[in-house]
Amino acid sequence: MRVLARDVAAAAGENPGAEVQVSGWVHRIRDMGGITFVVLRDRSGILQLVFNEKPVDSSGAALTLESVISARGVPALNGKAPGGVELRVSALEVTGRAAPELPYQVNADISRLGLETILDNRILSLRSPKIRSIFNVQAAIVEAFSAYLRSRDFTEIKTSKLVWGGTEGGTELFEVEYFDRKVCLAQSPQFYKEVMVASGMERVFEVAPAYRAEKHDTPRHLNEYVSLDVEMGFIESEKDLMELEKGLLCHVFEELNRGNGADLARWNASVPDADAVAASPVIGYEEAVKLASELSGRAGGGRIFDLNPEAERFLCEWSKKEHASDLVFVNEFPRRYRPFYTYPSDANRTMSFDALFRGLEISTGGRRQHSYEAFVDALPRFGLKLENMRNYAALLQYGCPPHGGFAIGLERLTARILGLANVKEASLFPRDRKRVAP
Ligand code: AMO
Repeated sequence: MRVLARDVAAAAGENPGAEVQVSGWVHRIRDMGGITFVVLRDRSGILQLVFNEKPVDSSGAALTLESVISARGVPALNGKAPGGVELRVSALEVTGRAAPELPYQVNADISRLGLETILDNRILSLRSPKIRSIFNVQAAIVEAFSAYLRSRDFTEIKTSKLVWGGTEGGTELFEVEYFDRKVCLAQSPQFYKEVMVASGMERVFEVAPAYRAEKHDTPRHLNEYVSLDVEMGFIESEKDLMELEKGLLCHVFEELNRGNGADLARWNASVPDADAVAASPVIGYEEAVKLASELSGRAGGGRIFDLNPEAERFLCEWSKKEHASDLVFVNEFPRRYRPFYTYPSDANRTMSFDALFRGLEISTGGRRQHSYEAFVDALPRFGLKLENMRNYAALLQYGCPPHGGFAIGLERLTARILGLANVKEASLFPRDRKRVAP
């Protein structure tokens, strides 16, 4: 029976002198003349294999890097081997031979490779243990996010990504041929989340891709990203949502600490503790922009006028210094900056917020308008016509509870946790203007 690399030492302890079988990829080959060391890689880690003869396949061809093999042998303790144990191989089978010339060296130190090289060779670069650890962390984030919400009576939903129009603005939509007409790829499940709250489900969440036809190439944008969406009924204001998000992030961080210590260590990363999350400040939009502007120390045309990426960085530095927190919430966004569905708190401000984490906006949310009359009144302000908003009207016309929600960008959260410079690194198969393969 197959034993994983990480379990070989324990298997040897239980049954000394007995042979074990391991299977995986050839990570490294070191030919020392009489003896050859091969590092085998499997999903659990690596193991040193020792061959007294040159390892070859059944046709006599030399072993190649990245070939998939199975090896049998007796484990032996060796303080110099990774993990303190090695396997003295008695039988080798090459089950998937790799071509001798690799376009990308899987065992190379990735800090010396550029992002383009890593992404151009995605099929092989995903084999690098350090790169794969990004996606272990990502899987754990999704699991913790979902578990936390389920434990609070939220139901997971899956909504269509083919929609008739945008919710977040008209210019960033991908059009798709749909029989004899054009539809769009969903920018956000916002509308469907709200429909499901009003359906009586009250509390819903979704983990699914969202599409934005943004033309610019920045370290914070993808054209397809995974949106962690939450929506709940019977809230009073955005403050209920910020509290929920704090609890949620706190749980995600605790779970990463508990189960992903080795993945975090590979990236020299750590996550905030519960006290730090609890201490996250909340600052109103106008005040936040003023503060960022002051912190930048610039005047005149160089001043900071809105919550741009630079302001986000200043506010996070401030939060770290003054509140010992990596997280800061900005609320009370002006009505002119938020979509028509946002609930106004007064003539100019809304019950909406952004969460900034380690210098980057990771989520947006807010209370929504749930009164049909107020929605109809507000439409002209946004240049919208009721006859084009039939579905939204139907959501609000037949009894809708006060509600709101937020969405966290999965790649942005992953990137900020691990300190990745570009969100593309946190996407298995990133989509940008020029990249749609593999
Ligand atoms: P917003 O458009 O701010 O809000 O998006 C929410 C979060 O999604 C992530 N995000 C992105 N990540 C990578 N690349 C992109 N192009 C991209 N665009 C957005 C960010 C961002 O904070 N409907 C609202 C949410 C709500 O109110 O429920 C919305 O989509 O982390």
